[in-house]
Amino acid sequence: MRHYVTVGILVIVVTILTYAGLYSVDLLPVAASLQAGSINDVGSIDWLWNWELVVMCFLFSLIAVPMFYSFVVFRRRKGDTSDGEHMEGNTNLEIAWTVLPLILVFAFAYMGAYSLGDIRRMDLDAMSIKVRAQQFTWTFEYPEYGFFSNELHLPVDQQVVLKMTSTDVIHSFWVPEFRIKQDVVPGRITEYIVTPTLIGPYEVRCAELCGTSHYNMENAVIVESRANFDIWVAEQVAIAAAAAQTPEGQGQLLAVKNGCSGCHSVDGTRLTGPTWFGIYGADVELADGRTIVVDDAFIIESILDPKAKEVAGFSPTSMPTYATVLTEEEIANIIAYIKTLR
Ligand code: HEC
Ligand SMILES: [Cu+2]
Repeated sequence: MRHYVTVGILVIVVTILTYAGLYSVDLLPVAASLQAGSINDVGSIDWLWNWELVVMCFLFSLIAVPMFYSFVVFRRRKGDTSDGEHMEGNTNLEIAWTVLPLILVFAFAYMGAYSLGDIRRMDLDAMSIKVRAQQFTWTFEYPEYGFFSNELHLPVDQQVVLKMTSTDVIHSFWVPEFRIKQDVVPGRITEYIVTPTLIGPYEVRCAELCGTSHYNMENAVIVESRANFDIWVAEQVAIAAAAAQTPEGQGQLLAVKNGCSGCHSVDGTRLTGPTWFGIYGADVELADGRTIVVDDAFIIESILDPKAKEVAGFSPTSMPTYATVLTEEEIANIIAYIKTLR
């Protein structure tokens, strides 16, 4: 009996210490959405996570404490060469360790369903944004305003519904600070409901291994005040309207719409693909050691058949072909745009 009491007390103490230790190291990044909530916010993700953490700490202690206690207290004494005591099963123990976990599993199933119902609830005034995932970038369309962007700007405290689809393989939309994660599947539209509550820059990353540059599938997510969001929207609308007037402007819009600018910067920064800044007319080194001048023919070939000539230092499997996506005129417009980048 004395052993049971000691082990019981030790299990409780170790549970508390493990929980306190894990809690103090901030396992989760800052919570930036209504759905993330907080540990006191019944139904939120952080509330659910916190209870799971408590149970994990308890189960860890329940296994580790009796084990280490037995190592020390029931160890073999010097000179003791007798056999261990023979034991048959213990029915009460077996019933207990079947029924208690079952109750716990049901409790968490209920909590999980409750939380899911809570975070999937959609407001009537939710703003809708279309998301397209592709290897290896994200494109966002604001149908209300009629423009595309490779950055996701969101007004704070406004619920948004992301209507997401993929043009190639399965991806997964994940902003750790929002907590929610949702698969993005070709041929299907999945919804991601979130209400950002904290102004700041975040990043969406892909959480489904989707190919060689999966690790690099990150785009900026910017939560800002309603006023700043409106300014940004007005800017984007003006840029799109002005750009539509000229071939190079249309090329710029196409580059955003088709995800090119998620991989090709226009200011010299290296992203998944080579920058477009100053490339037209310049020499590029190919992976096979040849050097080639970037002209119309090379750009067209790169768009239609990206694997034909690989640029040195980049993965040729990163860029999808656009052979069935872009028309000749659209490609000409993109080339006109690339020519202006110097
Ligand atoms: C997922 C990332 C990705 C996307 C999206 C993407 N590219 Fe690329 N692109 C690359 C990579 C990586 C290379 C270099 C490897 C190679 O040559 O295939 C490249 C190479 C190129 C080149 C070769 C010349 C050079 O040095 O830049 C051109 C031109 C090009 N891409 C145009 C486009 C256009 C136009 C689009 C959109 C219609 C686009 N790319 C979309 C990743 C991408
Ligand atoms: Cu992906």
